[in-house]
Amino acid sequence: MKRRKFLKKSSIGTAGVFSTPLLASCQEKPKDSTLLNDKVKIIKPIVVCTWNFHKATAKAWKVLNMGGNALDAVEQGVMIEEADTNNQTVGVGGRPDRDGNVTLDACIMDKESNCGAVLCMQNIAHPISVARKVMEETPHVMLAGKGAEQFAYEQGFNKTNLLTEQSKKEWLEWKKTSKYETIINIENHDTIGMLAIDKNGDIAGGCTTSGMGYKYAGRVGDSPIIGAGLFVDNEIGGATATGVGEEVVRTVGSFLIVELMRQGKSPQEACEEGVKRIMQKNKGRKDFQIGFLAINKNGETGGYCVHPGFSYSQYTEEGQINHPAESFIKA
Ligand code: SD4
Repeated sequence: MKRRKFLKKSSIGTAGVFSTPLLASCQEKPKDSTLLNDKVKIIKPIVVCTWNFHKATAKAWKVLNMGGNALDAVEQGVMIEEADTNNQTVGVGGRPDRDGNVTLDACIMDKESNCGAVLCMQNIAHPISVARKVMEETPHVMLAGKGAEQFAYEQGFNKTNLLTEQSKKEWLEWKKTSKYETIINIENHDTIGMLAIDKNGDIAGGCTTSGMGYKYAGRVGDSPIIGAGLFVDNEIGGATATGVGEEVVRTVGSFLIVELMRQGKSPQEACEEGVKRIMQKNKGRKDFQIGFLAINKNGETGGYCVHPGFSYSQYTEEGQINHPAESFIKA
C-alpha cells in the first residue's frame, strides 16, 4: 500500500477524536508577520541552500523554472553535491567514521508534510532519493543502517564505493592521533540543506550529509531528523541546518525556526533566535559552528550562524546570489 493511502486509511478512525479547537490552533496563521501583509511582494519560484553550492541551486532552479515542483527541485539540486567527490561532507567522497566507513544521512519533506529519511546508510550514492522512496513507497518515515541499504537495493539503487582515495588518505592520517574534535571553519561543514518554493507557491526541503568526519560508528546527527536538520510547513515556510548536529538536535532547531516564523518572526529573526537558544544552553562554550537557513511563504529568506563563515546560495528570477550570514560571535 502506498504511504499516502496508508496514512489516510489509518487516520479515518481518529478523525473525530480531536476537537475543533486543537485543529484550529494547529493551523493558526502568524499574527503580525509580513505573511499577513498583502502588500509584500511574493518571490517565487525560489531556491536556497546552505553554503555556496551554486551548482546545486542552479540545478534546482532549472527544475523550478521549467514549471517543475519544489520536491523534484530539492531532490535534483542536492544530488549535485551527493555526486561531487570533492565535497567531503556529502555523498560520494564524504569523510568516513572512525572505522573507515562512510555512512550517509538524508531526509526530505514535501508540501503535505509527508517526509522520509535514511540514517547511517552505507554504499548508496544518493541517500536523498532513497529518503524520497521511503516517503513515497513505505508506511514509514525513517529507515536506518542495513535496512535502509537493503531497501535501496530493492528500489533499484546500485552499490557504490563511497570512500574516495582522498578521504581514505586523510582518515589514515587522522588515525595516527585519533583525536576527535569539531573544527569550526567552513571546510569541515559542507552539508547541504535546500528549501524551494515552486510556481504554485508550494514548499519542499531536503537535507543530506555524511555527518561529522571520524564520528563514532552508528552516530547520527541532525540532518536526517525531521524537525532538527530540516522542517517544512507549507502554511508557513521551511528551515534547515548545518554544523554540529548534536547542538541542533537539542533544540529541535529547524522546527523551532518554523514555529517562530508562525508566531510572526521573519526568517532572519527566527534564525537568530534559533542560534541564541543554542548558545544559551551552552553557557559560554563556543567551539562549534551552526548555520541556520530559513524561508517563509512569501519567499523571504534569512540565515544566521555561530561563527563567521556561513553563507547561503539563492536562485530566483533575478539570478543567483550568495548571502554571507551574520554571526552570533563576531570575527
Ligand atoms: C551533522 N549537521 O551530521 C551535520 C554535519 C554538517 O556540514 O552539517 N556538516 O551533524
